[in-house]
Amino acid sequence: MSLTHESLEAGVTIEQEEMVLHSLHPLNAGIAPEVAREKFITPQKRFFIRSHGSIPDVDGETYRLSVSGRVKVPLELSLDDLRIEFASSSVVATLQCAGHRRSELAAVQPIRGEVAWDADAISTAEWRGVRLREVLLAAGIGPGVKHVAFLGLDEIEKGGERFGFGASIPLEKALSGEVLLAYEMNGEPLTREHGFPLRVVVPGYIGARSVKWLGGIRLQASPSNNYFQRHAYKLFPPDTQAADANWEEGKVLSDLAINTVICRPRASEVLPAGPVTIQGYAITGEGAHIEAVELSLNGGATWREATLLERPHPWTWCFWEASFQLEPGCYEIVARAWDSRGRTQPANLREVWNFKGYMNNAWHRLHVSVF
Ligand SMILES: Nc1nc2c(c(=O)[nH]1)N[C@H]1C(S)=C(S)[C@@H](COP(=O)(O)O)O[C@H]1N2
Ligand SMILES: [Mo]
Repeated sequence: MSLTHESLEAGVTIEQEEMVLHSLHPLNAGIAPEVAREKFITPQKRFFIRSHGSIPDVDGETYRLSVSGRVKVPLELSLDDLRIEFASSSVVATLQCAGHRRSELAAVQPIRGEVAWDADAISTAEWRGVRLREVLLAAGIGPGVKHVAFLGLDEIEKGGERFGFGASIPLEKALSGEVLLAYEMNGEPLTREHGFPLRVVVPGYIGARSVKWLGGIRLQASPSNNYFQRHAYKLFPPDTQAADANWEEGKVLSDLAINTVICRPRASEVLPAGPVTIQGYAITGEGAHIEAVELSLNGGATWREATLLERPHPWTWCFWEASFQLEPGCYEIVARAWDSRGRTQPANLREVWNFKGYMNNAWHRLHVSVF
């Protein structure tokens, strides 16, 4: 069944069999791990959708991107300006929401007021657009600029106010060349739900920095004051509860953590004895790649290496698999990854639990029975 404009905003369609619907208003839909694992590049209709407010209906003809703040020349760019005056550039990048795998944390201790993402808030696309770097250089970077702030054209209601979703990234990352202002996804124009007509793609960072429906870019001395940069998307230790959090003290999230997910078999699956192939993906943050993935069939007592199916790719997930001969019995399958910086994952959910449910990268575990 597909959900269309009666239940969603006009022009937005999602195929319900393809996606896990978490909420309609705002529209939040995930991609089941076994579906995600089918294709390295996720088709648009399966790509997870995370929105905090309305999905704006932007007219591509009258659309203008403003570039302002500490610049030499403020710019107002149409889509044609971007396409004609700047070279097009593409990057294959995985987007992952900071709330990916939140439901596992919520099972340890409740998490209130957040979307109950499973391991379903991750997808990969080939993005095409112009390098943010080129647009910043065209505007001219003024003195004292340390951060580049983005503002979306959507409307979010919070505390009696309405405002667009915002974020910022350090100037150094903004100039890195991999950060795109994207108008295409997998060779097609961006769909409305993924940010038509223009979105930011910040490879290696949590999805929240990849602002959709981009209306403005500001060059600033300090990070964005927007709620989603200043307040939300901050990490607190496991012993902090929402009521006693000092928001100024939370760690601002940017880089993705090293993580891995078992996609097949599924949790609680019952399998016939014999050969079983275990499949999943792993991902890590900035400036590193996945070096190894290890699997355990006995809850982490002994491990065996899986085969990585791709060569290191800086901004994407890495698919892996391993085959085992399984005798009848019950198994706790566990996966953990290692990256080129020697980092690995924490063993237990309790070590990473936080009241917002961000960045769960504990060993991924599931039980199967074999008969
Ligand atoms: N304008 C705007 N941009 C946004 C958001 C939003 O709600 N509004 N959500 C962010 C979050 S939290 C994530 S994880 C990604 C998700 O991108 P996708 O919906 O294309 O998967 O978009 C980001 N950009
Ligand atoms: Mo997110």
